[in-house]
Amino acid sequence: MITFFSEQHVQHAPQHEFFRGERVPCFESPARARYVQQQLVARGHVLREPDADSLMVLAQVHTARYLAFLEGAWADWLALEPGNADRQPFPSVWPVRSLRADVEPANFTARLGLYSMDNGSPVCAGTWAAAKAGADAAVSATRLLHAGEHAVFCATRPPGHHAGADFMGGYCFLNNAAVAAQALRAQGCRRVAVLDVDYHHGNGTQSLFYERADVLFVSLHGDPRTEYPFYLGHADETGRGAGEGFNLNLPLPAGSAASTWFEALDVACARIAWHGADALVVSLGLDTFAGDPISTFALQADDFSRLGERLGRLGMPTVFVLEGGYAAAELGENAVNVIEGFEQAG
Ligand code: SP5
Ligand code: ZN
Repeated sequence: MITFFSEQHVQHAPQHEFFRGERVPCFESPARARYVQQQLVARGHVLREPDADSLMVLAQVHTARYLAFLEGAWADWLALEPGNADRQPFPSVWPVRSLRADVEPANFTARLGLYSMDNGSPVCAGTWAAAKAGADAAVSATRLLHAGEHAVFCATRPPGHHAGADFMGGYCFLNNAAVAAQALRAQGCRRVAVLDVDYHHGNGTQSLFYERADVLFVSLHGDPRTEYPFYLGHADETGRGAGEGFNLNLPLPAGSAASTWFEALDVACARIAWHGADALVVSLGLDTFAGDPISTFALQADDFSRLGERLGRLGMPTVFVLEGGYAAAELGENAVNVIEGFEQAG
């Protein structure tokens, strides 16, 4: 399968995140991209550099002021103090509920909080270029679909599905799946479906399309009552206005068996087939793997081949974008199992 990959993806290399008050190494590490790259090459897949500029599509997905903040964030951080080059910015204040989010403060940390849903999405020198290359890959993939390619894989990091119109979160900065869906619509697809199989609910993608009937969002994920992102992803979120009925959440209890997960996948696939979409975008999180260090589902390596086969049987032009998956050494095998399972079904 044609795959987009950029060296930029390795340059997003924040130092740490926080767990129970302690600094721990980032789960979302540069090594993830290398393992996926190595496995793709080893198994004979073609890697290409993204060749499209996503700026126009990004402006339809994210707000102008969020994009401006993200692009300039590292330079703004350095401008505060040259010594900041070796430090990681960290938000300390957030505009919850009764506070104002419409006025952008001048203070850097206040802006960081304004544009963050959590304190676990560290920005570093390479963040913008890595995220932008991911969005460029998403648009490049849709161009290949438009030219007749059946399926394309974006082997990108950082992930994207937690990022909303004006916020980062959950290791995500630019919403690559939403960028792909939006680009497909612009290229003439009348209906698009986004299937999110990451362990965590794709709150960013859901929120971006929640009031739209043209982009169906379907997600299976750990129940947000106990699992990140906690504040979205419940079964009663079915869409709003014109989008009513075009959002399907299938939350599963933490610790669910693979058989339970595949039953939910069948429900998701049935809904997608019924939508009659012209194209499918898959938010391919692999943190459903039994060996994942931050998640509780139980899929094994060969289950990822089954996942690919099930998606291949939908028979739809498909863009895969890499999301989570933190058992880095197994990430490449699991990802390539999905895309080869997909190819075998087609
Ligand atoms: C794209 C994606 O998968 N984002 C996930 C973001 C999760 N952020 C919260 C991580 C909490 C880590 N908890 C560690 C539990 C170890 N037992
Ligand atoms: Zn995840």
